[in-house]
Order: sequence, then C-alpha cells, then structure tokens
Amino acid sequence: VRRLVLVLGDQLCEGLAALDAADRTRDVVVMAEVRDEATYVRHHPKKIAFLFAAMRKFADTLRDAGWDVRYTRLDDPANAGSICGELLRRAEETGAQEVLATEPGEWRLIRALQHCPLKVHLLEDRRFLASHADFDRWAEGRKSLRMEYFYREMRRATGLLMEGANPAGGQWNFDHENRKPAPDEVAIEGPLRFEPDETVSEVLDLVERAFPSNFGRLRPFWFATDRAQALQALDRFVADALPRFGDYQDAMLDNHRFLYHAVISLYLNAGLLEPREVCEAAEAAWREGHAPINAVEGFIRQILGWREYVRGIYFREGPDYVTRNVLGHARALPAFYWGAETRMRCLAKAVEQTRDEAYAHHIQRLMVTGNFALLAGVEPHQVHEWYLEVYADAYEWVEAPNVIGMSQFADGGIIASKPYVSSGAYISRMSDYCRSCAYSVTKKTGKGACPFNLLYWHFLDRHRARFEGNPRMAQMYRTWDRMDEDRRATVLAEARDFLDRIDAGETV
Ligand code: FAD
Ligand code: DLZ
Ligand code: SF4
Repeated sequence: VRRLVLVLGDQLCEGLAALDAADRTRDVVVMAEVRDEATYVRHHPKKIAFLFAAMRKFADTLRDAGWDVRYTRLDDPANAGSICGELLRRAEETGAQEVLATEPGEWRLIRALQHCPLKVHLLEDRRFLASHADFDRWAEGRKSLRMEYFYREMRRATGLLMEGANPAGGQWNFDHENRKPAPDEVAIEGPLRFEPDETVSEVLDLVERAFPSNFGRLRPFWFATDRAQALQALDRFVADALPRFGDYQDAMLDNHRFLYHAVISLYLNAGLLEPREVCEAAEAAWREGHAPINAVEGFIRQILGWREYVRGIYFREGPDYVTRNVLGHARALPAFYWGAETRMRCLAKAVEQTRDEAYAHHIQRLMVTGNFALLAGVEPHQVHEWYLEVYADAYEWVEAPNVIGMSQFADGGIIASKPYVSSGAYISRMSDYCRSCAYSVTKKTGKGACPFNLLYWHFLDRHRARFEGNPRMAQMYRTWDRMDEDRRATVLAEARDFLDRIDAGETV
C-alpha cells in the first residue's frame, strides 16, 4: 500500500529516516509551507524565507531522484494550514492511510502528529551523533549532567580527534589557550554570501507579502539555500576563519558581526549539513596543519559536545521544560529587544544585527542579550520566545536548553553550574562596545554608571539564598559583603530605579 512520507522544513536531508524507510517507486513525499508552522511564533522573515527556499529546492532534488513529491506552497488556495491538515488532504488525494515521519525537533509538533487521525509512524531522527538511547545511557544515574563528560564519551564513541584511546594533542580541552579579548581588526571576509536565484527571489516576494510586520529585515538575503551552497559556506569557514576560531570565540566587535564564527548552525539544523562531516572537515584541517588544535578542538566541542548535549537534555526533560522559572522572574521583555532605542551600546548592536541578519554569535546571545534579561529578571518564557523568533537557527530542541537552561538558569542548574551573569567589566574586556557607549563601564554608581554594573549586584542580592552556598559564587558574595553598607544601598536603589524606568517604557 501507498504511504505518505513527511519531510518537514528542518529535515532537508536525503538520508532522512522517513525517506530511508520509504519506497520511492510507490510512496508519496509530502512537503508543505503552512501557516501553523510559520506563525506559532512570529519568526524573523529571513528564517521563513531560508526555510521555504531550501524546502522548494530540496523538493526538486527529491523529484530528480525519482520521488513523487506533493509540495504545497503557502499561497496555494487548497493549503490546509497545518502539517496534519496537509497530511489528511494528501491522504485523501492518494488513498494512503499511513505516514512515515521523522521525529520533529519540538514537542509541540510531536504532539500534533500523535493526535493526527492517521497512522503516523514516528521514526527517530538519525541526523545526530548521539541517539536518545545513547544520551539516556550516559545520563542514567548521574547526579549532575555536565557537558564536559558527555563530550569525552562522544569523542571516544566517534573517534573524532582521538589518537587511539587518547585525545589528540594530549588534552580533551584547550580552552585555556582560547577566549582572547577582541582583536583590533578582523582580517577575513566573513561568511560566504549567495545572490538570490529565481527560487529565492520568488520566496522573498512571498514572505514580504505574507509577513509584513514580523521583526527583522528580509533583504539583503544571502544565506545558502541548498546543500551544494552550504558545503561551499563550510569550505570558506574552514579555509578562512577556523584557524582563529578558538582565539576569538568569545570576542565581540562593534563593527564586525561574524568575527571568526562559522555561521552554519542554520544549515546544520535544517539538514543541509551533517554534524559528522562538519567535524571531519575541521579535523582534517588540523591533520593537514592548516588550523591549530585549540581552534579545531574548540570548534568540534561545540558540535559534538554542546549541540548533541542540549538535544539530549531537551528530549529528556520533556515538554514542560520551556515553562520553568525557578528564579521566579516576571518582568516583561523590554521594548529595545524589538528594536526600540536604547543607549546601551552592546544591546543596541546585538539587537541591530539580530534584526538585520537573524544571527548573533554565541557570546552576544549569552553575555549581552541573555545576561541582561537574567540580571533584569525578565520572565524566562518571554526570553525563550524571543530567541525562538529572531534567530534563523532556532528550533526548540536547541534553543530552549540554551535559553531556559544555560542563559536564564530557569531550570535550576541542570545545564549551568552557576548563572551566566556578569557586570560591564566582562563585556568591556571582551569587546569594544563600551568605547562608544553613552554609559561608562568604569562607573559603578551615579549618573552614567553602566546598568550591567548595577543590575549585577541587584541580581546577586535578590537571589542570595539560592546562590551564596555555591562555591563558584562565593568570591562574588565576599566582594559584595566587603562594600560598605551605604554603597550597597546606593547600588540597589539605583538598580531599582533603572528597572522602574524600563517598566515605565522609558528609553534607557
Ligand atoms: P559557531 O560559533 O561557529 O559554532 C559552530 C557550531 O557549533 C554552531 O554552528 C552550532 O551548530 C554549534 N554550537 C555552538 N554552540 C552551541 C550551543 N550552545 N548549542 C548548540 N549548538 C552549538 N544555537 C542554535 O543552533 N539554535 C538556537 O536557537 C540557539 N539559541 C541560543 C540561545 C542562547 C541564549 C545561547 C547562549 C546560544 C544559542 N545557540 C543556539 C548556540 C550558539 O549561539 C549558536 O549555535 C551559534 O551562535 C551559531 O552560530 P555559528 O554557526 O556561527 O556558530
Ligand atoms: C520553522 C518552520 C517554518 C517557519 N515553516 C515551516 C513550514 O511551513 N513547513 C514545515 O514543514 N516546517 C516549517 N518550519 C519548521 C518546523 O516548524 C519544524 O520542523 C518544527 O518546529 C520542529 O523542529
Ligand atoms: Fe554595555 Fe555597559 Fe559597556 Fe555600555 S558600558 S556597552 S551598557 S557593558
């Protein structure tokens, strides 16, 4: 009997489990641009355009390979508006009763498929280096689930950067050589850009018409939208940026949006690149003497370690993970996250590039927008929705552990052993933002004092009961306690005043 084979927008890979289990001489592939997926959050227009263009091209690839593909465009009058609706429509059209699907990356859609009145076979997504069973085996019985130990297991299991039973270069981790402050200049061109072809241009017009008021600039659009282009983008990164990736992994520059980052997460997450081939390309660059071990190990750790680990946590913790809020934060997300004016240069620049590119690199996400939201006590679910909307690489399986867990500490410390909070000093050390800011990073109180300096102590003070026993935070509490009482009172009063002004909608 004929079956339907569902291929979602972030499953654009010929080796996909559902395609692998299907018979191309008989089964029918279903792909659909649908309202439900495009509007469950108000995605950045570049994210929607990237996925629709990549979906259309992947449908052509499948047709060329002999598949019968039923593709629905967003503006097709018969469009049922949801994934399940489209499956039902295609079932009626073809007489198929059963669906082969690959597990989606969000509980929301998994639930929708489970409730769809067709027999849906959900197959495990094999585009990852650790299966659910691998992760659960590692996690079982452990008191704490630290990424570093998981990562070592993954190195052993895959043989990546291994020399027999030992880590290549004699160490698992070279971070002490990484994370230098920002360089004065970046000597590379940055990610490879692609001119819109006919398919992309058509999609850009559609997205412009259909989502006119979503936050974010649609043009210029330059992302890769098929596998061949994504491979070229990867090659460019390995050739140009990888050798210095480690050195400047945590740096930020006012006039450089990408530094030495790869800008490939959107391609990996949509299926255009595979994690193993990306790690192998980096490892080969080290073996050929093109890139040093600190860069290559640091890069591979992000993919083989962090990326696989956060996915494991998302599926292990379950659907309620995104609503956790152990710190009881309740503030509304400030308007400047949506582009309203702010005098804080670091935030203005991180939001501006997010609006323009649907991209910010890791340290901007963690130590600027994430750090500020945590210090200010913004409700984590609002922070989560913001990240899910504005980044082209965002799907819950990877976004939620990074936001709810790593950045907002809302899961109570499953992912992070202490909250990622810092005063302005960290941002000043790692970037050049402070040089052109209206606030002064060296001022701790009074007119023009950097808000991060005030909010940092406010955060520690209001969460004292939870964090003062944490050995990694003891030093911060000692510093706070050594300040004289008047000074502490001034810091807290100025922090409260700043927060009141945000709540009142004033420009800060
Ligand atoms: P590079 O810095 O060049 O790193 C290489 C690759 O490593 C990335 O492409 C990515 O696949 C992987 N990687 C690195 N760090 C992580 C991480 N913490 N978790 C998972 N993979 C990682 N990444 C997403 O893919 N989607 C998200 O929605 C997302 N949300 C984030 C939210 C917050 C608050 C934080 C702190 C991080 C988030 N990340 C997310 C992780 C990371 O910031 C991005 O993967 C990275 O910035 C993508 O840019 P790049 O390809 O240039 O990465
Ligand atoms: C993100 C997204 C968007 C914007 N649109 C579609 C779509 O129209 N059709 C589709 O199949 N997938 C889309 N996606 C990706 C899905 O939302 C994604 O598969 C789930 O969030 C699970 O990761
Ligand atoms: Fe950001 Fe403070 Fe530096 Fe301004 S002074 S850029 S607000 S850290």
